[in-house]
Amino acid sequence: MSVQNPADIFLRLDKKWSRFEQARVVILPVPYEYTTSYGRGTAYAPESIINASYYLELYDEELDTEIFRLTNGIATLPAVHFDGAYDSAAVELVREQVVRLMEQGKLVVSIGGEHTIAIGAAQAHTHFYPGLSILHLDAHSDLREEYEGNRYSHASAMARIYEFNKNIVQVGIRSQCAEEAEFIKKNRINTFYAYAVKQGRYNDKYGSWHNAVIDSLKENVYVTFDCDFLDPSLIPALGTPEPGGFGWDETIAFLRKLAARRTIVGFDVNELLPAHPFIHPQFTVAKLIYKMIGYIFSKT
Ligand SMILES: [Mn+2]
Repeated sequence: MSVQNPADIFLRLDKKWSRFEQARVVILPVPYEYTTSYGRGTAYAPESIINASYYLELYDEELDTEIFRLTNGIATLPAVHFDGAYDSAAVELVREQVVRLMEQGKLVVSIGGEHTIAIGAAQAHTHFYPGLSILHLDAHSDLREEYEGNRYSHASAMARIYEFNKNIVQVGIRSQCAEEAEFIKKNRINTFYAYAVKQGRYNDKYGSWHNAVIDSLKENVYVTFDCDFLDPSLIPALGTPEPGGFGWDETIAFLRKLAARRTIVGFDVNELLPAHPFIHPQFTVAKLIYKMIGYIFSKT
């Protein structure tokens, strides 16, 4: 399998540490954009996040290590080429690529692109890990049966995933339509709304929302991370910004605890919309990805 030229490699790791054969983690850029509804440009997100990653420190003071060493390196693959493949064909393309990588024992980090990219990746992981939980971090529940006539809209990503995996846990939701609220009640989807979390609803019983969420997950977890889970003051560059999001520290602390107590088998980040003049959003997301890899492989 071919690997990107040095300028397009996550963290700009040298050859020794970005070789596909040895790396346990692979970065898969998935610049898919077809149904974005508000701001456009998420197709440029993978490239901008990888570019921003050049400026990350390789050493992580919290884990006291250079994270890429824990994983025997991190390889970056060429971006998925959609070549006119949309909707179900695009989902299938992503699924196939992720399956191929998982068959080679890789932990796959997919970088979108719009949330639609999570469908194929979640499908691949669900196939490999029966009983898998899907942890969905997002401002939106993405459970519309269809949006603007499209069943593969970013706004319907979780509705499609629900068709093959019922173990969905959603966190951070603060914007949805009545149909989605109804769907959640009817199907008893485990949804941790932002307002409930922020009002401290889970503190008495669980100590914190972190524990409440983790307790609701099975052993193996696939994480789909919509960047608008974070507050738009932190990530102003988003397709559909929603106030009342989560901060950096509480998010990172949560992911660390999650990785220690469960097995994260893969993840994606999606919906970033690189926007001039901001550079901190893509840098923040690059750092989130790197830290998440560190948490998964250190399990502390
Ligand atoms: Mn969203």
